[in-house]
Amino acid sequence: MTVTPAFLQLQESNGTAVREELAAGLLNQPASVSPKFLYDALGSRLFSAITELPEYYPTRTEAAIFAAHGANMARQVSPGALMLDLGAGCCAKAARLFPVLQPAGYVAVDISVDFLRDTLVTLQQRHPALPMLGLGLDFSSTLTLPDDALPWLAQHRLENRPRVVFYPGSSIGNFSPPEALRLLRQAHAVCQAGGAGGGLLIGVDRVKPVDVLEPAYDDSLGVTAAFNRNLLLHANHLLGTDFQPRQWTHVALYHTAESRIEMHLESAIDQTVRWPGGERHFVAGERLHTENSYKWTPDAFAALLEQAGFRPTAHWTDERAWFSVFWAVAQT
Ligand code: AVI
Repeated sequence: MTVTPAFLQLQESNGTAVREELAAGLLNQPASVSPKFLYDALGSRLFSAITELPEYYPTRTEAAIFAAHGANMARQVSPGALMLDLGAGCCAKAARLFPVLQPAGYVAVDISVDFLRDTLVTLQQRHPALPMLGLGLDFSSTLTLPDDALPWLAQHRLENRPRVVFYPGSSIGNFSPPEALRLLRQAHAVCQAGGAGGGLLIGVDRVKPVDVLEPAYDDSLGVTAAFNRNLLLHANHLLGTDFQPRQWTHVALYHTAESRIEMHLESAIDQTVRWPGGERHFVAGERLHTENSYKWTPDAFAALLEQAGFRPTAHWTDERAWFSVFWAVAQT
């Protein structure tokens, strides 16, 4: 029998709204746009290259934590759960945990269902008995398991399973603390709608010395600089701006007071950027803020989890204490 994954696109991205959001960000004082504009097809490939860089420790550190503590995680996390993978991409991190966590169903969530199609079809062949759903959803605005998914849940008798929300990669760090709390509360509501014992398995990057943090975001090959500058090409494509990436310098600095790396693009010259219906003058040295990457202490993150309705139950780290994985049970 051929097993095929199901697919569901919750809301198509609305081109006009996206263009308006980008233009409003360029007109902000100071100019500041959402980090989601870093990710077009090339941006996603550049991010993938970043994860291979010697200076970018988070991806391999988190992978080492999962490899070292997987068996222990399996003792905490309910087997037979419905696993929801946020920002699933190529689904590799979740797939590595299938033998350990033994989920009864797998929902891969990403902004566009098209990113998930080929990957899920291949993954389904490797795991023919595991029901899979690809869900296209911009969970950075609202995280929910939509009513449209109910027939799929019912078909596979997954409605009353505990729900395990899996959010690796420290992507929670790209949200400000209030935004992160909002997202975690929504994750809690998703868990509560399933059976008892659901929770959140999440990777979080930790506060550490600035001489480790800054090179991770300003590597010697210039891959992160290209990733940052590619936002300008993406804007040219989306909005019709006339950005010239060569006139912009990548800046990545750690701000201790806010515990965050800030990424900016700094104008190398006085210049006016134009697009249909708008323009913005930048003086030399003026910056466009493109991303924050917050770093957490385990205590502060545990407190955030509690505020969101979770009980931080277990916590694993690496030998340098650079990265943390939390298992947090959703309280009722
Ligand atoms: C996706 N996110 C967790 C990355 C980070 O570390 O904040 C994005 C990134 N930005 C520059 N390098 C990597």
